[in-house]
Amino acid sequence: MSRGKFITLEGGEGVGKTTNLAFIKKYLQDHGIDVIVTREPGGTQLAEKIRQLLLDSSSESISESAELLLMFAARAQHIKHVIEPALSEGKWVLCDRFTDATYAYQGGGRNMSINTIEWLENLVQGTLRPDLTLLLDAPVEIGFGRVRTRGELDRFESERVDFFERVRQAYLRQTALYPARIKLINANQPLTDVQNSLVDVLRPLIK
Ligand code: T5A
Repeated sequence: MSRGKFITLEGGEGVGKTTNLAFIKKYLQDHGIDVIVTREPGGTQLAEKIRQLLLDSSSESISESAELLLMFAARAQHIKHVIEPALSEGKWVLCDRFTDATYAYQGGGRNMSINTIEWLENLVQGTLRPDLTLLLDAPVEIGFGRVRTRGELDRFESERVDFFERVRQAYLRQTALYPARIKLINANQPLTDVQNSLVDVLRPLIK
């Protein structure tokens, strides 16, 4: 049995990852692909507990190093218990955020060392990298406007606008570094146009 494909969806707050994840899942299933949908931080019992700790805006302040290590601790669990088993069984894995988010949020947003992130990436992931990453990109104020209508903000959503500008720029740098893997999708357009762009990228992957 051939190994499944690993697809990740990335982007800043409110760019439409969750909305489009459901669309991509259906598109793949309609083409006969066995796909599981998961998310980071999270995806296993323990990793979801870590997610709660990370997003809780009422907890004690979390140090930058603790935040980075918790992201990779959750990821280690997720890879071992969900991602690797599914890929080995030939299933495709569709993941809402992965390590590009760490480069963007902890590297760009928090200005943490890229070398440290790379070191942890190699330690936790070995050779595992996404086969395809879809980066939904929109000006920060667009995504923020969508998120604000939802009510209470989590610990990341409570950051200042310049944090999210750095996150966006770091995502764009990742795209420039890995143009074959990361495909930029303009998320600042009507949803049907975003979805048409997603299909254009996904179609060649489906034999
Ligand atoms: N994090 C995560 C790190 O710091 N480091 C890491 O390594 C990882 C993995 C996780 C947080 O953790 C951080 C980043 C995050 O802050 P999350 O829930 O995964 O949190 O991420 P969020 O960005 O907070 O998810 P959101 O649900 O806020 O955003 P989505 O999923 O991008 O947006 P979505 O789909 O919910 O859409 C928001 C609204 O916009 C509408 C939708 O209907 C919805 O109402 N919408 C559109 N409206 C108009 N036009 C379009 N094209 C639209 N697309 C969507």
